[in-house]
Amino acid sequence: MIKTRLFSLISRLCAAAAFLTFLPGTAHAEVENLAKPWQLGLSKPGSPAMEQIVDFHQTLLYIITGIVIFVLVLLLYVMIRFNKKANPVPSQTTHNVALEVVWTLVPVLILALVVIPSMRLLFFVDRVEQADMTLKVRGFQWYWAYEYPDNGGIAFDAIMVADEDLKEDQHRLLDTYNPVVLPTNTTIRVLITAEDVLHAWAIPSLGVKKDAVPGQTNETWIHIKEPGKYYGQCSELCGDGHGFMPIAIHAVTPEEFKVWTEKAKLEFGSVNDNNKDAVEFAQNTAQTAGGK
Ligand SMILES: [Cu+2]
Repeated sequence: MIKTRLFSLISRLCAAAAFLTFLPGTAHAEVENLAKPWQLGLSKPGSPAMEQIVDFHQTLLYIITGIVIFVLVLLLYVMIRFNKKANPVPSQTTHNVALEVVWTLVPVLILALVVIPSMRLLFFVDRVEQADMTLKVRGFQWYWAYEYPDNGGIAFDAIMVADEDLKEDQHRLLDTYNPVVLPTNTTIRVLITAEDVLHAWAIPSLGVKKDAVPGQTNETWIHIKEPGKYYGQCSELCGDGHGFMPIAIHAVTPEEFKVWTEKAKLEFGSVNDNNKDAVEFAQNTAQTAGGK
């Protein structure tokens, strides 16, 4: 009787766990990737990297659930079968070579099996050989600055939208005055650095979290599948404005992106122009300083 009840309870728990693991994928259809109140599970994947991360997470969850249930059943069996009442005269056995070999080897084998997809995924998300364009990201206290070296060197800062300026479709602490506009179905190399202290550029739904380190350029890549908004935040404690330097990506079709780059060049100018000015300025200054 107890066994049947226990079995039905365990199977119900399993069903609930399976249901919950599938929930995040179906919870919301619109492509606006940010955490929702009472959300369960990971973000809806918006890139191949995040898809594989979610798949790997699910696989591990099944393995872990299996192990937990196995150990729980063993514990319950010991409690019921070998308690003082049911088993008043305990066995004096202390060693069992075969059993000890098995309980050492089986966990090792499970870990070895997990290592293979884990390493494959690590290399997959690390960097790409062939990218269609590059986005440069620099972390500042407390905002991000972006450059598009392959698109005329467009450059701008992304400052968080103040509460009083929030529009209806914008999210507090997540939207910036200038979103990072990026094309869908394009492999984008992302070069990340920082100008003052450590920051981290993280967008959960794209499976990206990369440290921004002063004096060092870190590389990662994204490939956004659907147009929409993708949100992230600085993920390395960087000072008292750490919570106020969000990342808002607006993914558009490649055609729309082309139109945007033309507009953005006029609106923001480009680092190429700035560099020209800077070089001229430096040359003039040097000449003046040299007394010529
Ligand atoms: Cu930061």
